[in-house]
Amino acid sequence: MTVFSGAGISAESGVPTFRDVETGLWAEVDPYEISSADGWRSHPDRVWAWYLWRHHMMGAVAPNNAHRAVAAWEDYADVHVVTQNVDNLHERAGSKQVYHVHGSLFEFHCDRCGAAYLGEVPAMPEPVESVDPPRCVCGGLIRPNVVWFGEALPDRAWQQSVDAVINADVVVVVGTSSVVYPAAGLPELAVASGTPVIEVNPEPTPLTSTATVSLREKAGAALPGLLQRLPALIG
Ligand code: BV8
Ligand code: ZN
Repeated sequence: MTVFSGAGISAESGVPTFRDVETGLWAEVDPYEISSADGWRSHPDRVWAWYLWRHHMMGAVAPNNAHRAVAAWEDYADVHVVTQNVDNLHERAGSKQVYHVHGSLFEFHCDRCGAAYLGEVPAMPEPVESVDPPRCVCGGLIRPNVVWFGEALPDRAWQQSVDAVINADVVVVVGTSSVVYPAAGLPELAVASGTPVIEVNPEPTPLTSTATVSLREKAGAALPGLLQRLPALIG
């Protein structure tokens, strides 16, 4: 089984989805701008503040029933999780094979020499709009290992994800608006190769019309019982 997840799978953990209007400080921030390579180049302090806040916010949330269901499926099948999320909730729920096609909030590197940053992550007692990022020994700025708009996806995670989709007997697409490419092309690969694709999303998406079945349900409600429903859903 291959699961392709987006921000919606973490929504019931209290993590605002990418397109939710951010509450408070970042309500008027354009998520596309502050998650872009251009945004980082023009105001690294504001981009750093946003990621530092999201990094620390993850300590206050926990996996929900959807993440736990995906981890439990490993007792019955070989499960590969391809996630667009930069949070670590799949891993914290116990999933063993997780590929982060858009990177992670929990690893950092220098934007000049590329060296991994293993120093301490600055504290953030309360959200502030601007924080100067730490500096590498080479003088470069430290950034999170996330993939920004305009940046290439990590080769290894991408290759693992393509293999996981091509070799899957069933692909479960959960909690994604299916608009960000090239990641959104992965479920299309499954559809094109005739693999059953089950979409779980309270809203329709561009994938809905080609998915084998699209459940208008929340992840936390649909995933715990989904295995038992598979034969009826995909015949
Ligand atoms: C690249 C990491 C080239 C950071 C992210 C014009 C047309 C087509 C494409 C483009 C274009 N212009 C530019 C592009 C390319 C661009 C792109 O696709 N733009 C889109 C917006 C049009 N893509 C890129 O730039 C990519 N790179 O193309 O590089 C290149 C190649 C070689 C060399 C150099 C360059 C990079 C894209 C990655 C960007 N980084 N995230 C961070 O997270 O801060 S993407 C960001 O959006 C999120 O991380 C997430 O991955 C992605 C999609 O969001 P979702 O996860 O789907 O979340 P969203 O909020 O959208 O939707 C939530 C869904 O959940 C909803 O459908 C909702 O109904 C549902 N939901 C809500 N509650 C629940 C639920 N579902 C279930 N249960 C619930 N309870
Ligand atoms: Zn450096």
